[in-house]
Amino acid sequence: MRILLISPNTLIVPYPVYPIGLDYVAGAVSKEHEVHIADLNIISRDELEKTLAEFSPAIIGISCRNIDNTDASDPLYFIKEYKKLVSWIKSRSKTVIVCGGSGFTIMPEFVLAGVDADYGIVGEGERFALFVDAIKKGEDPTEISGVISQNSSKKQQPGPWHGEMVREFHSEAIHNQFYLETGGMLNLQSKRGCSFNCIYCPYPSIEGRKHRLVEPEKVAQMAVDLQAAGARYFFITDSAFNSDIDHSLAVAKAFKEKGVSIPWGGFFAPTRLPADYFATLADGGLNHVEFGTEALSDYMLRSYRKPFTVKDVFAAHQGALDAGLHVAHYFLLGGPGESKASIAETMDGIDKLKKTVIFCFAGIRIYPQTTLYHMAIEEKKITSETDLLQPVFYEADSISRDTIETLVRKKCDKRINWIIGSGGAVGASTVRKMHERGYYGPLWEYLIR
Ligand code: B12
Ligand code: SF4
Repeated sequence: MRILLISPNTLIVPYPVYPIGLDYVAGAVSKEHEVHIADLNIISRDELEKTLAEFSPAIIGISCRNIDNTDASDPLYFIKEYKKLVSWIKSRSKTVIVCGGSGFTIMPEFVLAGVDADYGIVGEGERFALFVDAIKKGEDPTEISGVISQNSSKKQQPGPWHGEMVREFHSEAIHNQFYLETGGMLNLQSKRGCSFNCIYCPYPSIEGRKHRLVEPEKVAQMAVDLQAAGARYFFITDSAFNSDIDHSLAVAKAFKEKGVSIPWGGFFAPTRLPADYFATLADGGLNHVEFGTEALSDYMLRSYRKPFTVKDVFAAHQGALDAGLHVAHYFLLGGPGESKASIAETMDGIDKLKKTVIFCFAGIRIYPQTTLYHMAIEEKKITSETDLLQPVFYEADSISRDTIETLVRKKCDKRINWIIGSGGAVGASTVRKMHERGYYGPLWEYLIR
């Protein structure tokens, strides 16, 4: 059968991201089928129309990575775009349309209805192979765990995938060039799952709580392949790279042994870490550390059930600086128990974090399947009927989101190393211009103060 996989993600904030999810979906499909990836960052509607006519796929898979930009101060919403794409395809072809992806998995039934596809595959894309077999045999694919249709009434959480995870990366794929020219960045996964329990976070519902580790040598081989394909930087897409300390150290050592020479970055939790942790990672090429810090008030960190304290944050920050790394911290303000006092504590703490960039979000998006969702229902802030596809943000009892944003903007003043929200169109245009001039990587290091 011929299978067309579409990445409709044309968002360029903070920069365009390579559609790695589709490499895994393609890697799961048996070699008897022909798979083609259409990345709408490089393919026009006319070209897509030509592909539909000439390739004539039996199945079209659409990757729904982003529902919205989770930015209360400058909201963007993508489901309508995906729906337009689906109805555009339906007006030209009778092909089976199935969607999947991280955004889809957060709210499968709502996204499926929102985009009006025929089927959706919840969770990891490796189940797409079973879906393809069912369609080929004329069987009902909703019998497969994790597959839903608009008519099926079952709610499906299939659990983590324990089979093989094969990434089909082709150095000659035409969409690579776009990412190589807009930041030189390709991406890489070293494991799936996050074992922490932060109350607002949907990542464990996307990837599971139990880590599934990729052998360090295999991760390093993929890094070598990305480098050979022209990558000048890679981002590790793991929910938190250091949630398995030993594995992250082994991966960095494997990079060094295999001769990976391009810089890389990833998300980290500022937990208590071994003394030489960042030095070992830096030796393996780590260049940028993005800490999911969220607050510098122990009260708020406990409220979020973060696996660290304020003291740990400062120790991790110093450890990364001592290893010569670029450091950024993300803050997420306005959760349960937030008050003027806790905001002031966090703002004062930020003042003490030297040589860093601050990404500050006021307002926490409520996602189903999270503790925050159940709290918001119990506190009667939402009901089980609330449409969460349209971004809904948690409102703390004693401080509004507007007040938080005003306080943050006042504190930020014109400080260049503070970015409030996603950085918006201005940030994206600066990044684009720098990429055009040949700068590569995430670029926030130029804002460090
Ligand atoms: C790493 C990451 C980033 C990095 C990416 C760096 C890079 N160079 O790649 C950075 C920090 C830049 C980033 C930015 C943003 N991100 Co982000 N990011 C992630 C993260 C942690 C991992 C994504 C990833 O690559 N995973 C690895 C790949 C292999 O997994 P995958 O894409 O999910 O694909 C698997 C399955 O989903 C499935 N699948 C995928 N496609 C398809 C298609 C079909 C047909 C099928 C069947 C299956 C399938 O199969 C794959 C293998 O199992 C996720 C959270 C998470 N844990 O998933 C958030 C996440 C995707 N990001 C999110 C958001 C919102 C954003 C931003 C909009 C934030 C902002 N305001 O700037 C931007 C958008 C950037 C862009 N241009 O699109 C949201 C999306 C949900 C939502 N609310 O819309 C997520 C889910 C986090 C969250 N808040 O919950 N992000
Ligand atoms: S450490 Fe990060 S990815 Fe893991 S649950 Fe907490 S916020 Fe989510």
